[in-house]
Amino acid sequence: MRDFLNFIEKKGQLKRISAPVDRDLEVTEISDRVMKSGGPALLFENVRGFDIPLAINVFGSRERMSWALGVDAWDELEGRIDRVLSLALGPPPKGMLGKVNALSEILKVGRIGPKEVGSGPCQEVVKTDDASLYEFPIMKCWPEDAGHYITLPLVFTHDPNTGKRNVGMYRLQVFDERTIGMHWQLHKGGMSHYRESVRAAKRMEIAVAVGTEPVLTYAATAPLPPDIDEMVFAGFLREKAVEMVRCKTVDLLVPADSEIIIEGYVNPSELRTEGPFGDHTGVYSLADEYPVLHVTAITHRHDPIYASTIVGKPPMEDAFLGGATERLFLPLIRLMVPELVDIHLPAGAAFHNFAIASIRKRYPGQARKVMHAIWGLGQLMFSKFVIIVDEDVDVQNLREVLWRVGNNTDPARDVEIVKGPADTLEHASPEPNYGGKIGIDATIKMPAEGHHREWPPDIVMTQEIKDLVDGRWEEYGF
Ligand SMILES: Cc1cc2nc3c(=O)[nH]c(=O)nc-3n(C[C@H](O)[C@H](O)[C@H](O)COP(=O)(O)O)c2cc1C
Ligand SMILES: [Mn+2]
Repeated sequence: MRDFLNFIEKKGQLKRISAPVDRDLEVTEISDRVMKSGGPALLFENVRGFDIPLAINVFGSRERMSWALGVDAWDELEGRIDRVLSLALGPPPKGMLGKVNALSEILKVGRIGPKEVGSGPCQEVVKTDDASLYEFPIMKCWPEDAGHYITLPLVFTHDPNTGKRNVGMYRLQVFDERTIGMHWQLHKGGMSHYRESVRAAKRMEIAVAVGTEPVLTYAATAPLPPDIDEMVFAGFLREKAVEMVRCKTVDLLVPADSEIIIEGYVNPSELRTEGPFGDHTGVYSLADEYPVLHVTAITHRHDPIYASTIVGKPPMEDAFLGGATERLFLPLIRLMVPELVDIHLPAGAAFHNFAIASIRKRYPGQARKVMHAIWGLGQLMFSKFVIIVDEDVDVQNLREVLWRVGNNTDPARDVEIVKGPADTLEHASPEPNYGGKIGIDATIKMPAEGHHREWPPDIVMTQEIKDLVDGRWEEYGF
């Protein structure tokens, strides 16, 4: 992470703040203003009462998010996965150059699995009995928050049955010096491992990394299928194996270059009230019962940097993490939903509340088919409003989307209302984790869909007249 901070500082995208600031609320108010105005990453060097600096908003622009994922520009993200997919599944490469390029891509993919190393900077300082979370400038983000929260953690767990790793970003509430609340929600990887450990009545070991190479932090937020290891995915994105070291008190590997590692365990039947917490929906997620992590060790660099973020009323820094997922995963979704042209989950609608998809519609009912596909695909299952438009509609342009939805739908005919799993943060559904969804078919309707009237064409000027006016523009006196 520190290399990345140096890199973005050289690009003029990191601001150091040496004025003393309070970790309770003050850092939030500053960061919120900077995030909402598209400002730089911030490094608070003087958090009152702490020696350790606090980095925030590292991902808070398209440019920084692209750099974090190893590309120069946002529109290259889609190609990251597409390139490999077309190699694996597309037509064989043509010509000598095509073959050489393909070979080098394949060789890269062969080197992406994580690699265990004997030592790493994240263990320069090892504390066990004397480990304390109170050494770190962990923020209280919003006035009604129940306490201090680690907001950008990578939570490492193993499936007790298969031994498979999961890495997820789940906020952690600091209960006291050595106890943490684990806010992994019902549908997430960490929760599924916990469920299995409860079933086996086994204690579950956990490691948490705070402040990692940005591509690893991103990978922990990515909605990967359960059996895909986030560290392999990160290796794929950085085109190099992630180096990992074994923890001191638990049998888990963590990224060797991390700033801070927290080790510990969760007892299978111990729950404690976690929350409320000012969440990315823009409202507080209410208190609920979650498992408790008992810290057995904290290891860190000699001079660690504490990495943080805030979530709250959108848009925030996480708009770019979610936005990157939208771009990166589009080619993967297309494998299953081949008619999909583009998809957009507006950050302003907290991602899961709205999904807008454009499709190449060729047969009756296809828009509804795509709605159900979206409701059946990983974390897209949470999409509360799904809007389907035709291929020529720019789903990133909400004005255009509204124009089509307003013009193209007969609400009595073109909506699909269903029930299914709801995001744990959903508060409007009558029951937690279960609620309603609506799909809106804003495509042009076909006769076989019960539309027997003529469909009016869009208003478009002829190319001939456009060319004529182009040619004479100055002559008109503009
Ligand atoms: C800043 C941030 C905070 C998050 N906090 C939580 C959280 O507290 N609980 C949760 O279940 N998911 C949280 N998420 C979403 C998960 O990280 C995301 O769903 C991820 O794909 C989960 O990975 P998994 O499928 O391996 O569980 C957060 C995401 C971000 C970007
Ligand atoms: Mn996972």
